[in-house]
Amino acid sequence: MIYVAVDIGASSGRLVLGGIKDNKLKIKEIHRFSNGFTVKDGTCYWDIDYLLNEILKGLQVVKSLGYDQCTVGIDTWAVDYVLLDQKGKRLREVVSYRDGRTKQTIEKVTKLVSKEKIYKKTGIQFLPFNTIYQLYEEDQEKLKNTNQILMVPDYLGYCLTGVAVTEVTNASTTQLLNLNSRTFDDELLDLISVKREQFARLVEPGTELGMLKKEWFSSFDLPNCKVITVATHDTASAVIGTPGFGENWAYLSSGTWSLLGIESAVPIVNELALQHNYTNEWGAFQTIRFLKNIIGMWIIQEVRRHLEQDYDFAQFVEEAKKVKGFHQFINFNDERFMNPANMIDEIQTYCKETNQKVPETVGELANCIYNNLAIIYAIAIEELEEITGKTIDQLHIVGGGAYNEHLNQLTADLSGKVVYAGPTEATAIGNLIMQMIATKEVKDLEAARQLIRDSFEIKKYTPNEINRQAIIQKFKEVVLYDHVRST
Ligand code: LRH
Repeated sequence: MIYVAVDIGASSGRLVLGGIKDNKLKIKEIHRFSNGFTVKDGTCYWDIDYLLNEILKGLQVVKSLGYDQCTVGIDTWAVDYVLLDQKGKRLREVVSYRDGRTKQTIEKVTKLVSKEKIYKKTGIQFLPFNTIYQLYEEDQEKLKNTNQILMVPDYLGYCLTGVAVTEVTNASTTQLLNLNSRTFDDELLDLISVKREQFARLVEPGTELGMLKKEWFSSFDLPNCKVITVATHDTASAVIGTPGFGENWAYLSSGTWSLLGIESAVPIVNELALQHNYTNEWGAFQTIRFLKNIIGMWIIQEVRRHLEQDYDFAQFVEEAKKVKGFHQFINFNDERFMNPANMIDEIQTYCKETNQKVPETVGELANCIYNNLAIIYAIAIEELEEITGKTIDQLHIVGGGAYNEHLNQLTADLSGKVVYAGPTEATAIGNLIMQMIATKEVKDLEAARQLIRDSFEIKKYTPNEINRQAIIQKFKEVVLYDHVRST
């Protein structure tokens, strides 16, 4: 059997073919495309028709490679949604979570229902773009006329098959699911004037969705595809695809976002978890992704976009390495770095405001970004250990960010933990694995992770002796200083 993963992140998408041969998982990227939001009349939108078209182009490649039968799974970034009318037509274009419309919404909503109560119900971290806040700011007329609200990957699956579902790993990022009842929370739905029936039925990853309606796409030469609802939240797929072993491992899914956390059998909802803004997103097989969102490669992607000369990511690393030492301490998780007009200006202004050396060259900027990301990762691991009372032995870095050997080593040095890097395609692999478990070609998650260990190169980084506590302390002083100044 041949499997196809459609994996679309905020900055790029790909179709990856997978199959098992000689007890090894073999994968091959067969189609890649860029993604990103564009600004129209002051609002940030995704181009969903373009994404659908790229999926079809990729499936056509599958056929051209000689495969007439396959299964397909789709995962994308979380929280964003599509509003559909009675006829299944979109009522508006899909707004990106980077849009500024929800900047103040957490404050508004938590005046109506307290933060503590929302957290107790959902266990979800407070991020301004959670679906609950986006829907709160939604055009009320359009919302009233909405027959169905579909999350982005569910919508893409619906376009291919005509079948609408709400897959739970992604649905949990709405901050509307109740951890106890394991369904939508009525009080939270009321708060945003949404009815339960406006969401399609909830399904677990591994559910068969339906056959691709080839006849709807007659301009493409497509194979016969059975669409399987995988863990449609990309981060959930990435965690499936992380080859952690034993009890004490953490993951860092490193892409546009850095998602750092652990896989837990039970939700962890307490005061400390709320204080550090840790989330309990739902994973496959009823696991919980207890993690924190860290700003990630977005910073470097945005710096790159604003440079006059085109640098690739390997060049950024080379330039960063030439600049030794820690010269700036920046909390990149601050709101101001979510979507500034110009990331370079924003970093430089922050440094001026906090009386720090202003990074000017590409190397200085890259050094400052990688150093601070590594510090923020190290602090997140400390927090994880504090909240869970567990010691983390190993950090598995997966996703495109795992190519960055410099940052991998810095992360090992600053956290004092052994770092394992790879696979870089963990998300697509997790997507494929879920399909393979659904078709019973792979037994379970444990067997899947063994298969991944046997199939991909995983690089080990041992921490160097550096004065990590002093660096982290300095960061905390500067960041706290800045926080005090701005409040
Ligand atoms: C990563 C991701 C992350 C979400 C964000 C919106 O791609 O899905 O898990 O918080 O995008």
